[in-house]
Amino acid sequence: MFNLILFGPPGSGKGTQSERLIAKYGLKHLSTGDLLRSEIAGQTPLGLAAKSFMDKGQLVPDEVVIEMISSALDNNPQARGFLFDGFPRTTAQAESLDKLLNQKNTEIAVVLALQVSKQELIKRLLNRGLTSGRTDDINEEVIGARIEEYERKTSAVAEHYQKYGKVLYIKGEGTIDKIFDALCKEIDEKQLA
Ligand code: B4P
Repeated sequence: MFNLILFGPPGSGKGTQSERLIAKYGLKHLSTGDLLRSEIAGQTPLGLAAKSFMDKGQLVPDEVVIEMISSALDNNPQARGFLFDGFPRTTAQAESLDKLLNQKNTEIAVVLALQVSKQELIKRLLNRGLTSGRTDDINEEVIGARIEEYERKTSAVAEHYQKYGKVLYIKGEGTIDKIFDALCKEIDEKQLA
């Protein structure tokens, strides 16, 4: 199995690049943001609880997302690998993911971390808010809160995987094609190694 984490702040291009990467490498895409939005759309109790956090730009509690990922892993026994997008977002989530993968005799091969300036992140998210209908993309205060949550809680995830030498940094500004090529180059090198 080949499992990778696409890592970066909100608006760094994780969702955008994930779509292309799963098509090229045949990985199963697990986006906690998408999973949560589909719970909200289905008006499930989990979705209703998550919405109150997401609308404020806060992270959803760890137990909720860890349980969601655990079921997604169990529901995809045939996957040749997973692309984790927007997960893990806290050190506790990273530790749980490591345990879950370990139980399946596999592990994270690489963490690809997209680097984008704060100014560019805000510009992209406000721009997406014009058409996405996402309540968390419309308000600059909420976008600011998401970036703050990233700096306070999520950036530590890179440090967690850095201990195992698994993090590679990629410039996340430029054309989508160029960034995609840079990501593919790193994946191809890892797969050959
Ligand atoms: P996510 O759905 O993960 O949303 P995101 O971080 O905003 O999106 P992403 O980074 O994928 O967007 P992209 O750059 O592709 O999370 C939403 C919320 O869910 C969180 O705030 C949190 O509340 C909750 N949540 C999710 N996972 C959680 C977890 N594990 N634990 C707790 N809570 C969790 O796209 C941004 C825009 O940039 C797009 O419009 C795109 O077209 C554009 N873009 C992309 N690349 C570009 C480029 N190179 N140049 C110009 N524009 C570009």
